[in-house]
Amino acid sequence: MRDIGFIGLGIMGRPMAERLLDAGYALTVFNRTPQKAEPLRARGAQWAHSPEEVAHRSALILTMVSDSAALEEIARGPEGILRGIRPNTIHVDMSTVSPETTERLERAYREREAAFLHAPVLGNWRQAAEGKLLIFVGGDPQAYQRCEPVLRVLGHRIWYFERIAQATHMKLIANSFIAGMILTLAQAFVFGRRVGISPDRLLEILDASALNAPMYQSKGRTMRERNFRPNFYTRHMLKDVDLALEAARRANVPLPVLSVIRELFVTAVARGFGEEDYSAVLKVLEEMAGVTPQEQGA
Ligand code: NA7
Repeated sequence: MRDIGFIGLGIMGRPMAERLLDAGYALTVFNRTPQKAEPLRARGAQWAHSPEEVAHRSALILTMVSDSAALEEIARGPEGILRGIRPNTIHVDMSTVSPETTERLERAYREREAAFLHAPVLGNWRQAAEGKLLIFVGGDPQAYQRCEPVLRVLGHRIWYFERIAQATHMKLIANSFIAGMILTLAQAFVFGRRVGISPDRLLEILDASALNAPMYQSKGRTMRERNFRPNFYTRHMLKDVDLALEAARRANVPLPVLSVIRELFVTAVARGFGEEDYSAVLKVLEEMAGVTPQEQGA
């Protein structure tokens, strides 16, 4: 499987596609906004005019798109993958989407004698560029075996789940940690500032303690610098929190903490921070407390 189709060249998709090119794979790419494919075309990737055309040309297709609606569109739309798919083709979606979507697509591909796997990832664009993503993959075991070498180029740890929705759910659980952790850190920053404890001192003490997490240090630094350039959009975090709440509701599991977290991300998007990094939720807590960024506490 040296010929791969890749659809979705956003913050995450582009470095993933570049890494596959670096590893010697021949890529056929498609992106809704064609300009985003230019850097890859300059490096030898072939352009396809639609997901359907990608499917005509590739036995393995990877996708990394925004949400369930985008995935449905590229899979089942009028120029979607399923229109061009041949038997034995494997489509591995790596986006964060709903369990109903992945289960539905798995059935639709099976009817066409093809396979759909879900392989959402944990990690940012830098880890994508370095092949250091964590991958949760679910679906048909034979299809997984066939595409595992390709996934190993993108991720240094892979966890396989037999049922596709287990991988989908695992990603939603992981992202609910991220949403909670960023708010725990943000409220500590705001509280600390008000009472005269600087972010630097707070991070130093966290670092020395059992409470620390690498994420607190990396996000703590960018929040302290007020750098909200998106590694992961606030609007995507809200989407993922909503997906987790909906999936939990279907499973009859209350997620009371995540419900509160949701309101803060809704506020962040309503305040216009949707296109910023999700750590911009700090600004919501600052506004609630009436704490200004200047009130540094140090
Ligand atoms: P980005 O940078 O917003 O990229 C999203 C990609 O999805 C981008 O290529 C979009 O094309 C594409 N997209 C969005 N909607 C559609 C539709 N309707 N049809 C086709 N393609 C579409 O997100 P990230 O790379 O940060 O995240 C990707 C996933 O990983 C997401 O699920 C996160 O939650 C985790 P565009 O360039 O806008 O035309």
